[in-house]
Amino acid sequence: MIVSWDVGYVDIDRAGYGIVRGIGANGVLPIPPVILTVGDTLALTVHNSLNLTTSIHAHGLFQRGTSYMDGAAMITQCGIPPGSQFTYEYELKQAGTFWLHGHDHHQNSDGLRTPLVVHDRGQSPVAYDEEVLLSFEDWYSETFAERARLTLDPTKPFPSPHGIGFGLINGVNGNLTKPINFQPGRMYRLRLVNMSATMWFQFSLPGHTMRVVEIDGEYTEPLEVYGVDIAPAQRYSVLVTAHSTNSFNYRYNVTMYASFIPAESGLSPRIFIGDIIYQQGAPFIQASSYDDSSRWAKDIDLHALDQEPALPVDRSLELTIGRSVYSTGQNLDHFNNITYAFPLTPTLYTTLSMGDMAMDERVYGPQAHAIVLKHNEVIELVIHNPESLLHPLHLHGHAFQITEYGPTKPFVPNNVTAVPVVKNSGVPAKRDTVVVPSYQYVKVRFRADNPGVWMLHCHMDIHFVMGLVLTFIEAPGVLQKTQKVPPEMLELCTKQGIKTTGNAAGNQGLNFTGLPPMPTIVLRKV
Ligand SMILES: [Cu+2]
Repeated sequence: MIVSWDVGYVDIDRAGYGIVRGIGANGVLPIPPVILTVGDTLALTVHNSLNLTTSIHAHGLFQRGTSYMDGAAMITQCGIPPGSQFTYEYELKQAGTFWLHGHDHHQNSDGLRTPLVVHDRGQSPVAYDEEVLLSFEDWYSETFAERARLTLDPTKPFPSPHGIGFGLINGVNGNLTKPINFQPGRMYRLRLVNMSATMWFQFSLPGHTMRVVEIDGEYTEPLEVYGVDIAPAQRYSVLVTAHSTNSFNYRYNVTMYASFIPAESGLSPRIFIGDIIYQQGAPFIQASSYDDSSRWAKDIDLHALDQEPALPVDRSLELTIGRSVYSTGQNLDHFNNITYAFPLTPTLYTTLSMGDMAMDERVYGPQAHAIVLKHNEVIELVIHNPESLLHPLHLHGHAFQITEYGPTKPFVPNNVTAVPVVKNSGVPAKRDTVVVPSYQYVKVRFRADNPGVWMLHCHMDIHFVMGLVLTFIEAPGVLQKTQKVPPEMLELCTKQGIKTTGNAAGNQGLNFTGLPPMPTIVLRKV
């Protein structure tokens, strides 16, 4: 399939705030979803009509053998310069629910995002008659750049009064989304995609039974739940069997919220109600709506359909999230005290050009937070979050097994009840975006069997800007022998005067002349 996007500004009123400058494709927002089948190839041509560089990431695709197509600007490529174009080629090997989004200057937050659905070729391991796609987005009265500026300024209130957004469902005001039509007795697969920059979305369908069968492009054993709670960048598929008669219509509930945004009547949380129509004109049934929190889907309760047991750990890495005021005068986030900043040469190009030195984490510069992984070793990440904020962390190139949550013991404040340790009781479910709840740790595992350069980052875009990012350099020796960047990708750099070889500063050895020094922590908040 060939898809062409002319990426440009779209001035649009999507939420009754008046006109806001968004970023769309071919002059429209929302961008239409892309729907394909395993075995297809998607050629996505991106022409850049913005006045900044742009790039596209296929969120959830592992890019096995094609790390350079991952689309993370200044990590695996140079951004596409204004006026230029580039064609991404994705060979679709995974079935599931994914999304395509901008990965340069956080353009996803201004609308450059759309679902990517990949159907199984042949029989799906999950049987259903029809499917329904629901995408969730947040939308604000300011552009992302303006909201980020306010959040980084320690003199401005947090959360920002502009931080309460509006909700879009399938790209339109969540109160105006087209009804879903159900036919009696049919089985529906609802694909739920949260493409937000900041907000969580809860989805429930009172009067019907819902079973989770997929999270983040990974099939799970079916689990009956009351509803799903979807963090930014996460996806769920749920199966719903329609009632056997069409005497009544029903309503679904969507609650948009962020736990760190104080409750404000009508604004936070925001409730959207949508219609499930069995028969035009039939009465709506008041289905008993109960909120049994024990029956909301939790990834620790889910089991992978492929029955892969928990991987035996070769190396465990501890990562602690924090936030501080830095010598730049900004609020910044950090893993293990390192706040991320982009290198001057894309990290992948450093790996590919530095020979044996690519094994030395120092060549990636002090702020890439590079961690070199050995080919095929099983990595466990123990991610501690001693903050009151929670973070949805996304790993590129992999889905990880979710094996355990527990309290970050030394950090739990006196007025907070420490959660108990919870482990997966069988084969763990896999996903690519995990929430690290406040005052908790999460343990995840993955096998480093996909040579490449892969980011781990918070998918709340403001926290990405604030530096909650690190870079895995996976199997650099294998990568050097097996992957070659297409010349037209390297040209994206040379057009902008960016070096495509050398260390993080584009120099040889450990000479970082030209790379800004790492800022220092002035006031540690967490
Ligand atoms: Cu975050």
